[in-house]
Amino acid sequence: MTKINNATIELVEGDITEQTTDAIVNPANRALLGGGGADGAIHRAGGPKILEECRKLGGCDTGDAKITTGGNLLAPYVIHTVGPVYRDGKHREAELLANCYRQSLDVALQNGINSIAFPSISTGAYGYPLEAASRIALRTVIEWLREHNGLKLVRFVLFGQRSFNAYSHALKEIATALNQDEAEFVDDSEE
Ligand code: AR6
Repeated sequence: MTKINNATIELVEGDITEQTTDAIVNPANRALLGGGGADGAIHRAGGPKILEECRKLGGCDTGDAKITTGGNLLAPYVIHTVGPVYRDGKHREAELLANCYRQSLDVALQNGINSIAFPSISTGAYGYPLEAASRIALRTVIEWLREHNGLKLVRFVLFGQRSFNAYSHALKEIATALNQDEAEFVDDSEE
């Protein structure tokens, strides 16, 4: 657990569909009409209401985010975002991936959401290398939390140990770098 500007960043190994945060983030595709991976699991667990709402959204650009209710999920809202398909790292993949986290957090804030759970966007079917993606995800969220007040909890829900380990390692690295010159950054992940 890491504290930034009164908000907590938490890493857990688990299933995004089981989260009780105000919102969960769906790593979708531009059609927003369902798919495999976490997207498929979210629509299965949430039921047809989410898809019904998605149909009215007219798709979503890569790096952007749109909100629906959570249907039968425990989380009242789903924020759908579209990560980049990883090609070679030279097609704005890093920038687009960072946009997903930023836009999702902006949408959360605009909707009065206090807690949000992210999966590891783009690192499944879209093939983004896990280590690089974990650094972008955490840096972007930390930067955003420093610039905005309102969100209390950002949880990363990592599917499987490999993913959890990559994020844990990245967070330690970032915390160490930040702690060298930032007193307000409190990393109590060892406690
Ligand atoms: N809970 C948490 N994380 C999960 C879950 C789950 N239930 N299931 C998978 N993951 P992916 P992408 C992890 O493929 O790479 C879909 O078909 C998974 O292990 O879900 O952004 C969409 O419709 C990986 O670490 O999303 C799009 O077409 C991470 O979630 C496309 O895949 C992301 O894997 C999006 O690809």
